[in-house]
Amino acid sequence: MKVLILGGDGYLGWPTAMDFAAAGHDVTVIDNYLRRIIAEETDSEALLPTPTLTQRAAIFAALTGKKITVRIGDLADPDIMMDVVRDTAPDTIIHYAEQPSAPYSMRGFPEARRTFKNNLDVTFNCIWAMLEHAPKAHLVKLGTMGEYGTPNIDIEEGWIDIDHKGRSGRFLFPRAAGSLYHTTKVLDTDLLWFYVRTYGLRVTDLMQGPVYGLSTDQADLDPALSPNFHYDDIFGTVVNRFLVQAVADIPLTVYGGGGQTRGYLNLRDTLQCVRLAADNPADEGELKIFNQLTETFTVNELADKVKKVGDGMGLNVQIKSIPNPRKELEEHYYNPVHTGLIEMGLEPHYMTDDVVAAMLERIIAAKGKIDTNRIMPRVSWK
Ligand code: USQ
Repeated sequence: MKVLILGGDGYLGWPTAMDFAAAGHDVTVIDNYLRRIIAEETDSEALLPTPTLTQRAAIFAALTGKKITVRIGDLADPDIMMDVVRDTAPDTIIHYAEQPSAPYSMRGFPEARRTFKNNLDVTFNCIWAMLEHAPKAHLVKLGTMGEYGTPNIDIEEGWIDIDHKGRSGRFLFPRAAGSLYHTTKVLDTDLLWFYVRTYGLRVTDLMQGPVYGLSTDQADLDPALSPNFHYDDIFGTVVNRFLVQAVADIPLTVYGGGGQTRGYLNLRDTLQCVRLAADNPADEGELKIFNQLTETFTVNELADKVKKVGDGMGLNVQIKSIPNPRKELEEHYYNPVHTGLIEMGLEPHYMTDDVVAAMLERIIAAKGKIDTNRIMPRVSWK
């Protein structure tokens, strides 16, 4: 398969590139380093320095004999998107090329505008590049569980059948996101659905929950191949943050009441899900949607889990609720359906004590690099 990965420098993009290349696919990645730029601007660099894409691709090739072709370019520029899609003639496009931080998107006008323009322009350009140069390609797009928000009913996998005044129809499941970043993904889904039903594009939209972890088969070959692991308030997801806080002797930062429930998954399972989606493409004119998570936890449950395992390793982990900087429900119903990917063959790596302990071990080895100024939330949208 010829695979084009948009946003190949990211926490998920780079491990995905290695995973597909290791499986023998012909992989091209493209990225403009936007996340690195924002990380520098906001003093939110990753825990371990990450070599450039070109350097990482060279290290990967030396270790595995597998090639990953690298391009640097801004996909919000239509010419760059058109060129890369035309030149690579992909069977599958995997689209991660979005500003992924909810707090960043809520920081102020420049950050909101940058998020809005980047995310919508890249998706729009990708759609048009497919229409013009690769109409039969299958797009695997990373959406987010945050598109749905926290409704008081079960969250279906993308679609809902509604009976209304004696008639019935099938609709996109209602969306009510809690940040501008998450809202850009709602808009992406609507845009994709329009072009799918109008021009017959083939798209799979993966509604993914917060991801944790830093280990994959290929990332473990060499520290330089690790995904960029963030623990700051801008790019760090909650589990990764709690692990670093536990190691740095900082009380785990539970926002507010801690009853916020989300659907989590291990980085290894993101790779499995994306591979399954690519191997089972949508038909022409079909928008497939899957809820990409393996288990749900409240923030309090996550903190307790990290504390239990950390204490067992002699860390003396404290937990402290701090005022919630986000506008979100702290107690709510949460029951997302997530059987689609399991039925396709996903074998989850659950967040066992051993998995938490292994992640803590890796972070303990990098303890000296933790910058404690990056822990407390610096953006509030209340
Ligand atoms: N939280 C805390 N303490 C912290 C950090 C977060 O209690 O120190 C809470 C948040 O308030 C929230 C939950 O943990 O209720 C999850 O927060 P998060 O920062 O891990 O996740 P989020 O901002 O929603 O975004 C992350 C990724 C995003 C992805 C999303 C999936 O950054 O790209 O789309 O997870 S989901 O959350 O399902 O929408």
